[in-house]
Amino acid sequence: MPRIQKYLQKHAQNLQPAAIAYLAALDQIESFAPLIAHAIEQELSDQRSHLKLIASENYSSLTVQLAMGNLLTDKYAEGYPHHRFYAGCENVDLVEEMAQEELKQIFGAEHAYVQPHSGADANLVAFWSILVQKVQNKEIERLGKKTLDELTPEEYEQVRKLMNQQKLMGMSLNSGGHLTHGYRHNISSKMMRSVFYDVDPKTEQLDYHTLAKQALQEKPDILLAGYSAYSRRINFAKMREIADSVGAVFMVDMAHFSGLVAGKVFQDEYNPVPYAHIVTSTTHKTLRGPRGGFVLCKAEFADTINKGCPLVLGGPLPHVIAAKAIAFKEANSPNFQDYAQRIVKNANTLAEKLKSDGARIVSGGTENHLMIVDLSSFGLTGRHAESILRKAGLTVNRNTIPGDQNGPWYTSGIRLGTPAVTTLGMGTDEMNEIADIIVKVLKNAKPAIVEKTGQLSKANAEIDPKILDEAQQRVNAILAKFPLYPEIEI
Ligand code: DSN
Repeated sequence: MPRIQKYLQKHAQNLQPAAIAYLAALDQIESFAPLIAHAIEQELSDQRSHLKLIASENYSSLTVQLAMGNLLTDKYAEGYPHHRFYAGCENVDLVEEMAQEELKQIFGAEHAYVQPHSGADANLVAFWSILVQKVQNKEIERLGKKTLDELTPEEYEQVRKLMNQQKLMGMSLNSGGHLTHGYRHNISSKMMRSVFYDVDPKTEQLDYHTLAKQALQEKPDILLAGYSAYSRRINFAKMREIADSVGAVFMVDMAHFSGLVAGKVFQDEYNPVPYAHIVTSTTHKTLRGPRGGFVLCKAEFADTINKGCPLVLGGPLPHVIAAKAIAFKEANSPNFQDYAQRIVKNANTLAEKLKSDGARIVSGGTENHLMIVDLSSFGLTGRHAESILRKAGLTVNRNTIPGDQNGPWYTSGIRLGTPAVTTLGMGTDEMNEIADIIVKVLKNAKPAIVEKTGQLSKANAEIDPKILDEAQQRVNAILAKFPLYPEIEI
């Protein structure tokens, strides 16, 4: 029997619109592509049966999810509101303007651009806008021309080379920086020269004095702050001073912590928006929206950022922008501030309990939504821990630690985050229980022996099935109290 029919029969007295829409959509998809319907259903079941501790993931609301599944996907709307390259964009204008206004209100930003499809795209829009405004446009002026199109091929080649010579300074991957902040295997290191700052080897935290000295030596054109695996707050007032001291544009990638800024946990010097020329973010991490990105900037960059398409992007995704507008409205509510505070409280509780149970947390703790656990004392790599914890019912990801000897594939750490479990409503008791389960599993896991070589495997670990079983039962007991999307019965 179709899912929707079963649901309507059972709940005739109390129909939930989101459940109806979801189940009807699954039935419709199944009639054409059963594999896809099955994969969506299985994903729901997977997310319901594992504790989601991936620091960059969350659970968006069903309203956000449903706003993405409609005919807005069929509309091209290159350009920006009221300045489009296609006819018939009035409805997309309404949607995009609402998303921009909600976003500006959340962050008190001078300008918001909501088209980037991801955080990586948002960073590319920001990088190239800075290069266009600070290098290309100045060079056009110096050459006595008015527009890019007036340059001769030789002049244009000169501008192109100049842009390639600019210098980006961001946090290194091992210290917790992101791939798009100048990593060699990412385009960010190919479009500019990139140099990195590290955390202090002793404190494993940023040392602004050292950073200021390095900036003076390197004289970057862009100073970039932000991270995907750093568990401390950043003082953006100090970072802006450093950027100003070398004439750099100050850019912040707040993809991981934008929800904490929106929820007013990060205020004053810990809020990047008043200090940075340009701020980028994803929409789906602590901010709990659909998958996507955005850029905020000072008014002086607005015109250039608005031309993210065609500079970097193709046509916008109006259906995703609709879902962003919903998520931004959600983040503008007072409930969201309570949510953001609980994320950080939960992370702190989890980290402190892990520590008291014998795990080492990089930098000694956390001030945000995430923490990196150093696995050295357990004799495990990140891959061992990631896979054995997954078997126990906890989804985490392996992560490098500062000075990691195991490289980015195996790693020596795992990253844990609390945005998703906090969305489910978990609190202190659950964090203590989760820490206990994690340490018990890690203490009892041993690297497996590779049959062919007799060597210890760097990827697979073994554990007494009784301990694993006990961990699974404890995880299931927690999950049973905090159901995901309870209105959807599958
Ligand atoms: N993949 C995201 C994260 O896990 O932090 C960043 O790109």
